[in-house]
Amino acid sequence: MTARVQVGIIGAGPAGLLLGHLLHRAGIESIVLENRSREAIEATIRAAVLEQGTVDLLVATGLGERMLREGAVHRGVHLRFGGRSHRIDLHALTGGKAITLYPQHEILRDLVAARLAAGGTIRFEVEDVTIADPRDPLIVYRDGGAPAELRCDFIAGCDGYHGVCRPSIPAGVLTEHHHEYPFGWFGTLVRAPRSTEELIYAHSPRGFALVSTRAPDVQRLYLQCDPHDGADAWPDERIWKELHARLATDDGWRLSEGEIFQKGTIAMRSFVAEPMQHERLFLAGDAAHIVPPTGAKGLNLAVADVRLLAEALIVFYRDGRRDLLAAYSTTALRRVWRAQQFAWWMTAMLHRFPGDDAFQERLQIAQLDQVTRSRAVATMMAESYVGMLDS
Ligand code: FAS
Ligand code: PHB
Repeated sequence: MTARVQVGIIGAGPAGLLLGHLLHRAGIESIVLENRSREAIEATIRAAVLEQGTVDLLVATGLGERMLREGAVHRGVHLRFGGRSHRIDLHALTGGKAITLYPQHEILRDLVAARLAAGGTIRFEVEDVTIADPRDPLIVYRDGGAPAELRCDFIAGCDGYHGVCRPSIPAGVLTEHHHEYPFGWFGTLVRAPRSTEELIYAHSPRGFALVSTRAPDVQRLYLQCDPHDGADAWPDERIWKELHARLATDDGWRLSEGEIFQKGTIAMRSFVAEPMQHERLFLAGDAAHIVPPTGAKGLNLAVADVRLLAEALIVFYRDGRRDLLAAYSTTALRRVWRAQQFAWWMTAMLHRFPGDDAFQERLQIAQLDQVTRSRAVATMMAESYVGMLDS
């Protein structure tokens, strides 16, 4: 069975679902092909920090109601080192911008509901998705066990780092930049009250730690760990011992403990594939780039990519213009490299690298000292953190 649609979207993550939504609002038809179930999508524990631009886009396109009600606006963030906390006033340093904490899987729930309510097509649990032809786009796959084909004018490759879209591009077309970090993050979800109203990024001789949140009674806590660590390497007692040690301050602040109900290791890598287009296949989000989570940019870059791609497709169908499609990769990559640099800078400043000596540690402390004393450097950090990456 061969279906026909203007845009075939592979992957129902934030990139794919938001692209479908933006195109629908402009009267452009798309079909999303996803190899996991709706339940699995809506239960994926990942990001939660939304840049101002991401929040504004979700609100402007009718997806903001629950986010504004249940999300938490943070006007500042804390850098903790040498046993002391230093607040970076994002709001004051960026002319009134902030971040919003709202879990990625809740955004996916809102997006799936909006697509289906608008009569959109999302084929969940498809199999063997293959791009048969990127020039005269044809996607072949199995749906409910039966062979299926999708003819389209364009393919949006939104299937993440481990998807099929990027690898479908012939060898020699892409330049891939890889950078692996010699550590990972051990992430936990904890049923406990908030210990802080804003995020805490902590540098300590024992390694990095991050205090984040998901809800008033659910906290998200991270520890720098060995990249090969499994959950068995981190029994609860060790998690709490390390968190308290790395977050210790001299002002009596204490992290609230609770039941740890989810834990796992997140790889830390930087990756960029250039260009983000091959023939009529356009890559967006993690399919084209990965950033270490220290800069909280992954989800926001995926949103920025599809905002650009949607605009380019809209002027193509409305005005027959091809210029924005032709410029998509160059424009998107400018922001991607800015975000890469920021995430790398945050990671290098806040983590202990194997073999680090006291000299490197002093340099990190000096860098942190500069961020928290120099208005210019604090402004650079705040602007990048809230998403002002095009200035
Ligand atoms: P996604 O990976 O989210 O979505 C791709 C979709 O394509 C998935 O639903 C997948 O099932 C589907 N797919 C894959 N192959 C397919 C195929 N062959 N056929 C059909 N469908 C296919 N960012 C932060 O800022 N903070 C965090 O704490 C954070 N934590 C993260 C934790 C993990 C484990 C990971 C992997 C990423 C994390 N990120 C975090 C980054 C994350 O938010 C990503 O940047 C974001 O999910 C990217 O969205 P998409 O590009 O849509 O890709
Ligand atoms: C998160 O809440 O999951 C989170 C917050 C900030 C980061 C990364 C992850 O930099």
